[in-house]
Amino acid sequence: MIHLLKNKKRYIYVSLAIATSIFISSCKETKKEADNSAKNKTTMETAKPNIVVIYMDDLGYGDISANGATEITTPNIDKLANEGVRFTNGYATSATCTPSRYGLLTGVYPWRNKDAAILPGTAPLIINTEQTTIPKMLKKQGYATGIVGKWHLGLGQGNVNWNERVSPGPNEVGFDYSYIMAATQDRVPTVYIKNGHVDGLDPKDPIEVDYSKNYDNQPTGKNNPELLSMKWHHGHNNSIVNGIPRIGFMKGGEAAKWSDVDMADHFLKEAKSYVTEHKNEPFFLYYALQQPHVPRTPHPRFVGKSGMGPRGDVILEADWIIGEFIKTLEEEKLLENTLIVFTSDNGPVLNDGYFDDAVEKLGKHTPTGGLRGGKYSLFDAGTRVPFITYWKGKIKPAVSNALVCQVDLLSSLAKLTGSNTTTNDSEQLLDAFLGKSNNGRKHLILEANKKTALRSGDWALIPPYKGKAINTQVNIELGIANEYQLYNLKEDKQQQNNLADTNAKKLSELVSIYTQLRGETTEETGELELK
Ligand code: NG6
Ligand code: CA
Repeated sequence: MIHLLKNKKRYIYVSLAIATSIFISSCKETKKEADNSAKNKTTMETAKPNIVVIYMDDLGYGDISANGATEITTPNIDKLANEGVRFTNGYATSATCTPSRYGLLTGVYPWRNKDAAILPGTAPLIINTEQTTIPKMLKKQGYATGIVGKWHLGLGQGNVNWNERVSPGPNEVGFDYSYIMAATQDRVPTVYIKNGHVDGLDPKDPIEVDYSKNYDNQPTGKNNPELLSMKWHHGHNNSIVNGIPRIGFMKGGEAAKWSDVDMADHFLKEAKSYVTEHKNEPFFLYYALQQPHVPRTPHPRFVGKSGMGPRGDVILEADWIIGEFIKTLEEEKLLENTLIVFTSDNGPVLNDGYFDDAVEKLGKHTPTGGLRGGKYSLFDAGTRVPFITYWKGKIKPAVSNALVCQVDLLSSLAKLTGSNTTTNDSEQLLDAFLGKSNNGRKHLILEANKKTALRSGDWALIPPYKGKAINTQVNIELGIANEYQLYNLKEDKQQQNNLADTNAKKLSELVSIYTQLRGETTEETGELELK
């Protein structure tokens, strides 16, 4: 088996080399012709459209009106959905952030990498710098590559000195340009990092960050409730920044600290400048918004606008931001030459550690869109997320039931741009993403807190696991039970009827597929070693 894998690898390298040379020469050819005719110019552009991935944080399947929300209106996201392909079976690889982002960028299932779990702000980079990534692949195809927004895949190699250039990070795994927050909005360091440098840092006021102990005399959420503008419910009681208690301790770096209410506008400005600066070359922009993750801090323009408290308000804010971003693409006349993918890293959660009225003011809104579970869950609401592809004039409006996953973007975007790059886990589903086919993948392994489940056709299989069935802090069913769970999602979208006892044939079929796919894994290579 190992032999076969090596041969396969070699085969991929060789075919990649051949394909690249064919592609380069065909590009040269195309260029000559392009000089002569405007029609051929379009062909060239089509081969290298700009690619923008708009990635939300904790946005649920039912949080957008295009997916049926009635209590909240998201017109700008809906425009992408209604004029593009709206997927009803689009998945993140995982029910939390770090693993999903790992799967998206590397095309490798995150459960193959033991470090792909929710990371503290001080965690080292978990993508191997030798590994394939979407931006690396696109760079080889001649793209400028940028990230703006949330990273949460680790930085440096341990014991980071935040006062020097922090590396390796996004720039070492394929991004020419990076403007990021290191981890999450609720974690220190609460500063922006531009190409590895803390933005706006005053060298006379160095930053120190620690997740195990506080610095002398620094106030904390736990000890200084009088300093808080937002109260913590669980966790989130360490250093206080802008009146908000965070996870982890931080000292110094005053001038560099972000303003929470301005974060959305700040990232928008960065994303717009990226587009404007790169409008004359093919570019890939990974725009990772922070909403509606906690702490939910809408700009005053949006406060109270949803009637649902800060969670609803930041969804409206994000929708407005996306509208503004698309306006820039339009003004720069790039919309017809840009593929936009809109999706979210995991499902929704209401109380994720702060008292912010998300539960109290929810009203009739259903962030899960009627799916079971939520963020952290092996049930479908953990990983089935809003998923939209939009390309003005190229993609015809459609609703697609194809089973697609963010891990498939690597191979599919490779195909789109003339690269042969692929991994064992990333399926090439370009036609599905472009709305030309309803055929997605047959099977998909889903992950939540290192536990995995199978989606196969219309069926979901969750193997038995030890552990709590409900995370009572966030009030979400985790999908954990000490027996097999088998659901027919076509008839039972809400995963209420466990058919494991009554459909032994289906159960054994899926157990066998699951065992084969899950196999034994070689870390980070994406290779499966089946027994
Ligand atoms: C959890 C945090 C939660 C959120 C999550 C990461 C506590 C008690 N809870 O550990 O608030 O930060 O991690 O979310 O600290 S994610 O979307 O980035 O995966
Ligand atoms: Ca998330």
